[in-house]
Amino acid sequence: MAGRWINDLTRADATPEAGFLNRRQIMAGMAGAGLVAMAGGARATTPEPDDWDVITQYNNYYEFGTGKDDPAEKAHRLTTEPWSVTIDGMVERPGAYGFDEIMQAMTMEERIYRFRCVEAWSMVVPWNGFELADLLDMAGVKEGAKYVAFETVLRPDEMPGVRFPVLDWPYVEGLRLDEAVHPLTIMATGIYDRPIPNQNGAPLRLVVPWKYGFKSIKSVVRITLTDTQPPTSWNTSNPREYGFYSNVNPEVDHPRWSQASERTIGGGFFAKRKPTLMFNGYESEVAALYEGMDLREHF
Ligand SMILES: Nc1nc2c(c(=O)[nH]1)N[C@H]1C(S)=C(S)[C@@H](COP(=O)(O)O)O[C@H]1N2
Ligand SMILES: [Mo]
Repeated sequence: MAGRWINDLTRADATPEAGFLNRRQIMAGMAGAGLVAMAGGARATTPEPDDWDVITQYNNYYEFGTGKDDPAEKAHRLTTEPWSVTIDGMVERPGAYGFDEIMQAMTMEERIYRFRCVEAWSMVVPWNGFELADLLDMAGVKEGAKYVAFETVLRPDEMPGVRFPVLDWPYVEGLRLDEAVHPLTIMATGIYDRPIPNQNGAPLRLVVPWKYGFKSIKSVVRITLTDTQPPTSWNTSNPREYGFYSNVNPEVDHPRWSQASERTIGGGFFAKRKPTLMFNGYESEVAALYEGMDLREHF
């Protein structure tokens, strides 16, 4: 398995410059409220309200509606306790792994990643979580497995958006096995040392920082190891616009808009567009995974 990854972004990258001191002073009086310890040692850090609000109130989670504010408004209906993740397919120890059992076994870390949505906006998010590779090790990947398929929980009673056939439910995603076990690929269970809010994919969601946001599937209940490329929700709904790989690539435009630049959400409403980086800035870490592949064909 690859070595552990070193963060190059800091909390300062996730913090708007304008008004920094004022907010810090205001928040000092609020510290403590709502802070919950994460497994593996929590630090009593307090997010700037701009950042927390932006990350938790401007979301895509179509099971709760297609509006950016639908998830924050409606995802509280999702029951996340108890929770288990079924790991099956080509593994030595298939079965339902309880969320608490997983949390006890995993090494928790903070990972501050650039997060880039396909609609040309980006954020820098301080996730808490563990490497997907470590979770796959719990189940033991069998020789011959080549892909990892993921599935989101499907609960029509709690998810008002699944009445609408905007996607084939449940939401499904997939990675090649080498992408899945890359140390940059994590399962996130927190943001800013707080438990991850439902609208961001509680209790655990994938984060693949060099790919467009839709690969980062939320509220995962099944992980299946397979030897064939699994279907993915967005590719199934529109294969011309969304490929299986979906690596952030400024040279390949979405058919309906440019992917060459992006707008940072939050950050004090500067709304300056900046050039999008190949592999979302993680080129030196992940380019080798795609050596010899035509990334225009495998978009
Ligand atoms: N189950 C599920 N996962 C999902 C989505 C969704 O609609 N349903 N939206 C995806 C898209 S398009 C993006 S950009 C990110 C958004 O993550 P965020 O709301 O935490 O920023 O989640 C991804 N994961
Ligand atoms: Mo997205």
